[in-house]
Amino acid sequence: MGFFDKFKKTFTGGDKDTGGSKEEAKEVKEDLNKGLEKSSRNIFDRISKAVAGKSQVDINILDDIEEALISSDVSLDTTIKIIDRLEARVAKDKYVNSNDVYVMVKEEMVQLLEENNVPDADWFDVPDLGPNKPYVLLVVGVNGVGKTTSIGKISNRLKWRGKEVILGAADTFRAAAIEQLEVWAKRVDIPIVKKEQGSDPAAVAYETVEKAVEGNFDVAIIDTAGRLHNKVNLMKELSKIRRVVQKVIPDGPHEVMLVLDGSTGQNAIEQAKQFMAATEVTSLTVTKLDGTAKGGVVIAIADQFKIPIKFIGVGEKLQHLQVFNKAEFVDSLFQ
Ligand SMILES: Nc1nc2c(ncn2[C@@H]2O[C@H](COP(=O)(O)OP(=O)(O)OP(=O)(O)O)[C@@H](O)[C@H]2O)c(=O)[nH]1
Ligand SMILES: [Mg+2]
Repeated sequence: MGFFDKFKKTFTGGDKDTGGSKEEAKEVKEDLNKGLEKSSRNIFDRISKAVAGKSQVDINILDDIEEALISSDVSLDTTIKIIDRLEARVAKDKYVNSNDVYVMVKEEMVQLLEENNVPDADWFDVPDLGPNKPYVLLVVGVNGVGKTTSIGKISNRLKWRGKEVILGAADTFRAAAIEQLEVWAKRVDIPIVKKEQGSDPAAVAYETVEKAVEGNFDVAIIDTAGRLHNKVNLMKELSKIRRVVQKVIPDGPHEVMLVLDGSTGQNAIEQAKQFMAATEVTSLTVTKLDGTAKGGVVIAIADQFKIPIKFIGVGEKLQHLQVFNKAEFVDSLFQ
């Protein structure tokens, strides 16, 4: 297998519309299982304790299951919804063997997410805007959540799908942030617009979309700083970036992706609320689900925000940024 084939292989796992093979889909699932191992063990242990010594699932043990889910970071609001469903089911089914409790919780979780949230995103792609391109993707989130690395991984996939991508280093707060995005641009082999540290992020964003139009690019991805001193500044900066983008692309930015660090559990939910109050957010990415037992938080996020989770991060490698699929996620959480 030549280098290019190997490169190609890494980026086609489970890709429905380019006909990714079964083996590749299997690798994607294995990565998901592996990434969610700790969370899965956590949730399994807690539910096991809740049903230990009981042969039958009845209303009384639902309290213990409730506690198990809350302490697995599924969050109070979402847990209550799941427990209500379980209650209705136990009342109807009368006798439920305690061994079936995992399947039951899993089914009700998937059902809840299917009903409450928006459809799963379709692979790593963006709409073809024809003469109105580029599609402008603005990536936001507090520092260290994985914005820059996610941008690198997304660009890579887009490029593999034949899209012309340009990056904008609008996180001008740290020199290292600019360099880090530059490393990704080189690695993926796409252009980057950057200015020196401390320069106006909105000016970088402006130049990025301007270059994208001139060069007929399909997608412009703008990295932003998460390290602003306070919420007011952050809000001001994001609205300024939005305004300058709109000077060039009146419909832009087409997507504002909020990146959340899943390993922070309930904090990620708080962050999401704050960002959503400060600016329009249209998609979510939840990273760092590997190495944490707090993966249950994704269930809460998927349930509570009417914004699609597009991607999840289950490791540091390129292929570890995966498309979020509700049913597969819950399945792996109960592997
Ligand atoms: N284990 C793991 N690490 C991840 C994942 N996603 C990102 N990281 C790591 O998290 C660290 C921070 O990622 P960055 O992309 O620099 O985060 P950022 O949001 O751009 O941070 P700032 O530029 O400081 O605001 C890097 O070391 C990434 O490799 C993931 O899904 N799993
Ligand atoms: Mg960064």
